[in-house]
Amino acid sequence: MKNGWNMWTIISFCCLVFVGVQGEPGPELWRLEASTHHRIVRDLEDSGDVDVWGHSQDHAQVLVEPEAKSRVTRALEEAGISHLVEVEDVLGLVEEQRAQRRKRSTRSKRAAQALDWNSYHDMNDIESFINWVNVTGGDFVQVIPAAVTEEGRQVLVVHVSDPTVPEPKKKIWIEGGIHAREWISPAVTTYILYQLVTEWRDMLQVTDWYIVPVANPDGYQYTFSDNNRARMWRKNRRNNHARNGRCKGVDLNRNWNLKWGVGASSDPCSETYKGPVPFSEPETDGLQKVMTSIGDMDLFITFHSFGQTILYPWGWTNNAPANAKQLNHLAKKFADKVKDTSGGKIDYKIGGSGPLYGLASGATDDWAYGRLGVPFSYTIELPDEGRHGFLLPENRISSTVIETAAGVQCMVSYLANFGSCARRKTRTRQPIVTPRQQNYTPGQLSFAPRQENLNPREQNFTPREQNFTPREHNLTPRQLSFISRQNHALFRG
Ligand code: 0X9
Ligand code: ZN
Repeated sequence: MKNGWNMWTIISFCCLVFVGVQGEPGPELWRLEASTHHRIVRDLEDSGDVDVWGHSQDHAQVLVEPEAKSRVTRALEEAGISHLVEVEDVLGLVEEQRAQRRKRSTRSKRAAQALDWNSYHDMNDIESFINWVNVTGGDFVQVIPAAVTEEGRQVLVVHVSDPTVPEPKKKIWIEGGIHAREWISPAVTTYILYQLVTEWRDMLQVTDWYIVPVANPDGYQYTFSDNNRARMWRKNRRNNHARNGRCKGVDLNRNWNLKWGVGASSDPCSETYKGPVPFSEPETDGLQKVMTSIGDMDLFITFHSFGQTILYPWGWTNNAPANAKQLNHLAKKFADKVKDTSGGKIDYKIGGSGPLYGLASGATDDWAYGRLGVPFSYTIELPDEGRHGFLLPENRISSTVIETAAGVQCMVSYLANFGSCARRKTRTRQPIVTPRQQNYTPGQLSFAPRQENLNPREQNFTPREQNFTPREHNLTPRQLSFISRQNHALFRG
């Protein structure tokens, strides 16, 4: 986040024109001259007075609501910590991006595509895409419904595997969208899924993949609502019954059962509320059950933003895990490949979660590592380093997903001993996927209800056979390539 200050300054000047868009004073983004590890920052976060956005060794970026300004100022003064206002009108910035999206969506209605990697997509588009993956993937794809959320959405795990290839294969779990506002994360998971069912099929000779495109669908969809404040939402949308229903949601990345409670809040109004008990939430409970049923996985990656940092356990302590050296080594494969693919522009930091981001327990990476025994477990904090933060502009999506996918492919190739990742072809352009051309009606997605303690492999679980999607809608390879060619021109790199 070294260069963040200058850019945020420019942005904050630009934003002055938006002051007052909401007709009320909105939150400000402050830069504190203290790391997020500092007790005062943790206390302010716990009390709900600040929402921590950016982590760094020497400063923290925090969102401060107007009513908390004087309290936070006082606390910082008492602790002798200086601060600067980086963005005066965060809601103005959100509104600016929303207006751009509105303009673009009117312009590109002709294409009617459900998914591309030039724009951010809501749950309808993503569900439509998963449906497309399911029907086009044939026997290679199984969709496992892991949970039903408070608002009735399904948390879906997409299992991509070549059923004709016998074990042993490396098992990889990729999860995204657990934090609602981190929009670049589902863009990456959907892109990896797309690569798997199109370009990466040869990797299925040695690997089995489980992809969770959006672990927190209610929260994610909420960030697309008209209220600009909603764009900053992090948790799920469960009713906490706290403060007359004013405070909703649990931080799904504080709700997993490993050292639950350390570095997490007990206040239902806090952005890092850990929930009443571990796995209190349908999303976390459903996912842990599917993960447990799969068992021996080799690689776990959860995508977050922002910070351009690849983190490995532990998050609940500053102690290094037993295989820290190997974890670091594989992380470097990812970082080097991303750097290479981006022409040297994207330079990831690597390290333990606790030391780099401050202690926080109940997260998926620690649980996968410590409870499930996945030897390689990572949280990847996607770009950028804080210039745009959660509001990464849409023109950064395509490069980010392509570079990240190349990094993941490299890690997996290395882990599965599947040739050197340097030799593998990295495509720089991808066509748009157009699931809606298959007459799919968004919002009608419904996967078969999941069965308790189901082991997808052993128990032959095939949601498609349970009347999910009629197989006759499968596209032939010729149709697929036609769609690809047709849409190639629409891909703005
Ligand atoms: O705090 C988090 O949940 C993650 N950072 S974020 O800014 N995306 O919210 C980092 C989680 C790192 N892992 C652990 N603390 N175990
Ligand atoms: Zn996150």
